[in-house]
Amino acid sequence: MIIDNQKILEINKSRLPNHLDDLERLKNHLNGKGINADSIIEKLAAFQVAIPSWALGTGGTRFGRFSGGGEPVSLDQKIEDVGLLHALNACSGGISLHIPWDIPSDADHTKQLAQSFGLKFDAVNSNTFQDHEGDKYSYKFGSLSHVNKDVRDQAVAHNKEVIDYGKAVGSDSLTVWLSDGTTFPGQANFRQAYQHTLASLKEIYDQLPEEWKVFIEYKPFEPNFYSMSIPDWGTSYMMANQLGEKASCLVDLGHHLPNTNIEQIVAILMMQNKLGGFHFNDSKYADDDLTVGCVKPYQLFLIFSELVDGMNNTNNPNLSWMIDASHNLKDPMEDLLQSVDAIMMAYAQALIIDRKILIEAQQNNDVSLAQEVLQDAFRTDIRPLAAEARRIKQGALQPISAYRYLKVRKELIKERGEKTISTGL
Ligand SMILES: [Mn+2]
Repeated sequence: MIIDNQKILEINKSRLPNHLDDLERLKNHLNGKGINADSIIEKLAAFQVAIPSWALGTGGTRFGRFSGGGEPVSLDQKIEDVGLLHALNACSGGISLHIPWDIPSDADHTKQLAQSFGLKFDAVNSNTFQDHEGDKYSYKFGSLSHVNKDVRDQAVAHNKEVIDYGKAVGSDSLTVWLSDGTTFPGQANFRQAYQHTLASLKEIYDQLPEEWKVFIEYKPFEPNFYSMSIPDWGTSYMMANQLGEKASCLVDLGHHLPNTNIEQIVAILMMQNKLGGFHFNDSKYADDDLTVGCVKPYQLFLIFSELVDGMNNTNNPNLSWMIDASHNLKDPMEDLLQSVDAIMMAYAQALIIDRKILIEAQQNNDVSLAQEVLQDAFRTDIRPLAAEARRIKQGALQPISAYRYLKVRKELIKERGEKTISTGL
């Protein structure tokens, strides 16, 4: 299915007068505070969040999976789905491939198809948390950290292969997330696991093309429950430093223990020029992979406040942004639209923070004023700014209602069938 721009313009028409009224009011309000709304709209319109190729199907838990209809069964169909999202919201212009679930076997075709939807290839993701068909060795007891060199070599070779697939489609970065670790005390030697992991990463690093980057993702627990080889930002940062300039850390919102101050982590990593990528999701308890902003929108705003400050005031302005969530109950496409929308809203709220007053408040230890400044931005209804950013790029003022109005899911079920299952988790 392809959404015609003209259709979106038609849908926007009926909402346009109200939208323009709301926008005008907000612009006047922001103007009164010395904030130029147009420059914020421009920044929002330029912001692109990548959609991972595994997020277009229904997710599940270890207890079960309840598939929806019309799921994409091929890479082409996944690209088509991201194209639909991008047509609606004009800010999902990237796709992040996961190997081996989505191998671009005909790279030229894959590239052209993506281009036809205005999509670029974001970071490619390797997978050594599962065994691959035909592989000689199992990753049951780890991959890059494994005690057996043969297993480590196989995992390194897989990552090299992923880089090659990425090169072929025009990606310029590799994300490595390891499930390596231990589930029982005494199972492994911590120092040795670190050293094996670092040495394996070094071999992968040496294979990176000139302009490429590698992002080291961390996670405190799960699937291993006693230790993880790369459990936290400190370990990821040490490794990225030991590897070199092309290596940096990747922060996934769900990969922290409860109540971790993620905004402080991103601030410090950006100061060190070592924040490479960011994975969005939300959670109540752990790595719940829920829709972005559904549980803790204020935390997301505080994180974005630091990201915006870092993008303006550090040497670390360019990040790779991706949604990393699972869609167990909702239509994955609607869930992704909601996630991207939440990201744009947090970004917009962070952009209207009165930095001058905030800095003054900080310098004067005026704690109440600092809080006032942040909460004033958070409590401003900036939705017209995000809607306008979509509209000027020919997206929908209200992506979810447009999606429903166009009966996209029904159409996809008609095309692909009721019982299709997407590759992925
Ligand atoms: Mn992630």
